[in-house]
Amino acid sequence: MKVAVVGATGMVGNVMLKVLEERNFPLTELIPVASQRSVGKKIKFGTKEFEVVSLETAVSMKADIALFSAGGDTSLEWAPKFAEAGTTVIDNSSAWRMSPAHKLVIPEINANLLSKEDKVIANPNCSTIQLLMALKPLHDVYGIRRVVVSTYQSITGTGVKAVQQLENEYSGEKGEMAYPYPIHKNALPHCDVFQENGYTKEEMKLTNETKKILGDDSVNVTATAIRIPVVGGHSEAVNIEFHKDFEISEVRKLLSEFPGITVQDNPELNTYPMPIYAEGKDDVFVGRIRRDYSNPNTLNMWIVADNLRKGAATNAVQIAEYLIEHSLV
Ligand code: 2RA
Repeated sequence: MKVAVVGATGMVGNVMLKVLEERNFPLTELIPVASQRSVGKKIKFGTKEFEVVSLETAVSMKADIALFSAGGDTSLEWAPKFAEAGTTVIDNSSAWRMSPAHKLVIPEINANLLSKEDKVIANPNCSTIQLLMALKPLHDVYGIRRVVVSTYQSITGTGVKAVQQLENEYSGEKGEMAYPYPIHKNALPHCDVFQENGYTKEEMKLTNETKKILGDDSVNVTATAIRIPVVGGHSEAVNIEFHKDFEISEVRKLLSEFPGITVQDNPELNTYPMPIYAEGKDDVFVGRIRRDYSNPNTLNMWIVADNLRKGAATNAVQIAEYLIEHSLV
């Protein structure tokens, strides 16, 4: 398999390369793609070195699969060009996620929708992926009426500039700001840009992408997305109202048996998911599972995952693996 990684020098791009190597992806040639200023740089992959090329060059090299993590504008302009050259694109930006003509895929949930005709496939937003991994096994049995989610998002979701801002604030250095305010000793109720309805784009991604991935517009989601000075992963406090009642023991069993979920839930032993534990791992960790006694058929839980791995790179690589396993590329 000839694989292009578009945005290879970025934070998610680097994790994509790491995950491809870790999973022994059946790759015969790697095409690292980045902006003009990185063209010519060498990228080490396994025992070999590959040279970074421009988007124009990469299209002509006709990769079988292109993993994109280069922002929405680049994807809108270049994903169709790669697809036209016969490459199947798996895109990590928001560009194609809500397009009716494009699939929005979490392999454990809806990879079965994929076909040979899908030449640009959308990777959901990181906070959506970890939420849906926990919602899907419960929705199938109890039917979800409404979800209220508060996210506590890692600064790595913003990128290198945000990590640098926090390090500068730790050390008292002046530097470029990724956020309108300091992030050290702070919490910003502001992920992505505000929209006219008072919600941020990040919050609306949770509302809209959930409906598309579950294939059920009746599932209502309201979200508050918060940025906190953490690097290991995103955390989410989730309140779910179901159509049917449940037993906590059965909820735990359904979650434990769902591929890609690890239940960490024993308050007596101080066992619950945390970003410092989830960092570098691919599973979605679920804990603090408990009934909401203030409302019938309603459950609270806490979900943590490494937003750069299952939230982005690993999910994209798993889609690529599915395509190969099912001869769709
Ligand atoms: C964030 N989910 O965390 C967005 C983009 N990765 O900022």
